[in-house]
Amino acid sequence: MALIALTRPPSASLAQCELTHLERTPIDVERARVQHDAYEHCLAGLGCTLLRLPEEVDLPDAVFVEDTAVVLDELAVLTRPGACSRRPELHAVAEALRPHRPLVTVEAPGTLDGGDVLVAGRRVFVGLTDRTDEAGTEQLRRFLAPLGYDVTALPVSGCLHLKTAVCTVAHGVVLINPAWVDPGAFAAFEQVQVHPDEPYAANALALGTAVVYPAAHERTAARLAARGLDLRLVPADELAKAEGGVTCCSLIFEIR
Ligand code: CIR
Repeated sequence: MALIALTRPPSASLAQCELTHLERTPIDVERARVQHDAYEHCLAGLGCTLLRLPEEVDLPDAVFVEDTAVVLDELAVLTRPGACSRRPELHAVAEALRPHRPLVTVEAPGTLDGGDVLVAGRRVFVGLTDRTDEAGTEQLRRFLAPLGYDVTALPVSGCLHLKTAVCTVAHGVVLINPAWVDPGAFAAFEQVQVHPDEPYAANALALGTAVVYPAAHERTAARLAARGLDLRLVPADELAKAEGGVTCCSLIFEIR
């Protein structure tokens, strides 16, 4: 059994990325690459074998591989990203996943971004956003319901993706910004709220018993540490200017 982390380095064109809720500010691609290296190093330290796709020079957002697929034990769902500019990212990801999972595909006119799909055991929450619509969600439900997954759609407002607003940080525990998603939808979970001064702090990558977490969100990190979580802090502020977080930069799955 091996744990794979599929990643792709930041593109030279990263500064032309899609932006929805952030003002465009200069992005230092070299700094983003250094931070991405640190992220990959962190994942390797947590037991992942890196499967690094080549850079996609002309696809500014290709580093955010999470949006292109939802990888479960039983199959991988190739998404149809809501931003047209991101759809060509799918080809290389599909080829990388093909040896490891049966593939199914979200078809037009539905849209779905992986950043809107939060999997917690057999519960799957899907954020309805600018990127993910009812039709895409319904297709995901049709793929997953026969496998025993319970798919729930949720409105999200004020941020890009569901996982900008809420992530699992341990079994039965979520980190949440209640301004962007209804905490009532996660009533079955213990909840840690982001610090009010850090609205973008809800994106965290739980890996085993560790949590990969952006170093910049110090106040929320203190809350997570107080909860007893094993934080692995990574520099991520340059990719955050492209509206990406720590879940966005990998697809993590087991292979036999
Ligand atoms: C986009 O707008 O599509 C990219 N600039 C950021 C995507 C971040 N992905 C994610 O949160 N899963």
